[in-house]
Formats: sequence, structure tokens, C-alpha cells
Amino acid sequence: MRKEIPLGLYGITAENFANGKSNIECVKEMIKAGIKIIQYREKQKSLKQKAKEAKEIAKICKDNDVVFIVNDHVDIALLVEADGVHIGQDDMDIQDVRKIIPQDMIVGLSTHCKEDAINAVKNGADYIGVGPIFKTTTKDREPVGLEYLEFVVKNIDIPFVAIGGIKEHNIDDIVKTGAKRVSLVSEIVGAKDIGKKIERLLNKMQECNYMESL
Ligand code: TZP
Ligand code: MG
Repeated sequence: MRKEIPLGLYGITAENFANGKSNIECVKEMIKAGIKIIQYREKQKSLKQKAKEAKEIAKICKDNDVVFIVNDHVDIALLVEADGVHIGQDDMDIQDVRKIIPQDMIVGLSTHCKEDAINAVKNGADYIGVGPIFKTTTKDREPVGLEYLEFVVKNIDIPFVAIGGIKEHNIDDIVKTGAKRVSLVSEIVGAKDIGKKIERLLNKMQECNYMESL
């Protein structure tokens, strides 16, 4: 059975934005604060370093019953027996990825427009990323705006994660639009106190009343 994508915050590593903290430290702090899904996203290091780090994070996630997703690297996801892999529009087709991964592995896909979302469902994605909603320096891509998120809320039946430029001050807009899964990358890993930041973010999500089951 493929694991479900938990509601609430979706944690992603980003060492460049973490003020000197390592990916491992950030993951530990995110999990301690209650995040139930972690994606290992690392664009700078060697494949060797990524595999080593992913192995360590996979163990931390397993020990804490946290869903673990590897960004970009199907081979690393297989190596560390991750729960899933997250790919982008320019990566291998989902159908081809499925041919080389176990039946129970999650496949997530980044999407940036209505057509991407419709195709993701058609091609059997387990969940989609929706963004970047707002302007962000973490991803070199123009924002898609709340309008695309609204489309997904109304028309797409698989889980989706809102992402991109989301901060403590604008997460309300995202949750009120109907997102039940939200990813804030630099806002979380770059926080002075990751635990307190997550606590405030989760409170905000709950206050919006959309997160009954959190
Ligand atoms: N995909 C779309 S936007 C993004 C990714 C990985 C980065 C989001 O980072 P931030 O710091 O939350 O804007
Ligand atoms: Mg990618």
C-alpha cells in the first residue's frame, strides 16, 4: 500500500537557506515540531553526498513514522527505500518512473498550470505540487498566483501541496483558498527557531478551520 500524503505542512530541505544548519539538523527539528512528511531536495551536492544524506534522513523518518520523499533522484529513492519520489515536468514520464519503482512507491509531480494538473491526474500521479504561488527566490520560475490554486481546489481530485513564496504572513490566503497541504521552504529552514515557526504555522492552519483533522 502506498502511504497517504499527510495533511498539514510538507517539509522540504534547503541547506542554502538554513543559516548554517545542515539538512539533517533541519529534518530533525521539523519532525520534532510535528511535520509528518519530509522531502529531501538538494541541488548542490555530489550524488555520493546526496545518497549518504538521503540514507540518514530515510532512517530518521522511518524511526519517527514520517513519510519520506526524495526529489529528482529515482535511483536514490530506490536505494534508501524511500516512500516516494518527487519529479518535475522535465523529468522522466510518470509511466516510465512507475516501471522502475515498486508498486507501493508514491510519485509526486510539480505542476505549474491547469494543463499540467490535468495531465498529472491522467498519468497517475499520487499527488501534485502546485506553484510557485507567490514570487520566490528559492525557485527560478514566475509565480502562478492563487488563481491556479483555486482551479486545483475545485477540479483536481488527488492530493496537492501548495508551494512557493508562502510565509507566515500569507499562509492564511493559501489555506482559505482550500489547500490542506502546504510547503514553506525558506520560511521554515531559515527560521531562527524552526520549532516555534512550525508551531505558529500549524496554529494558523487550524484557526482557518479547514484543517479539522490536524
Ligand atoms: N517548487 C515550487 S516553488 C519551490 C519549489 C521547490 C520552492 C519554494 O520555496 P519557498 O522558499 O517556500 O518559496
Ligand atoms: Mg526536479
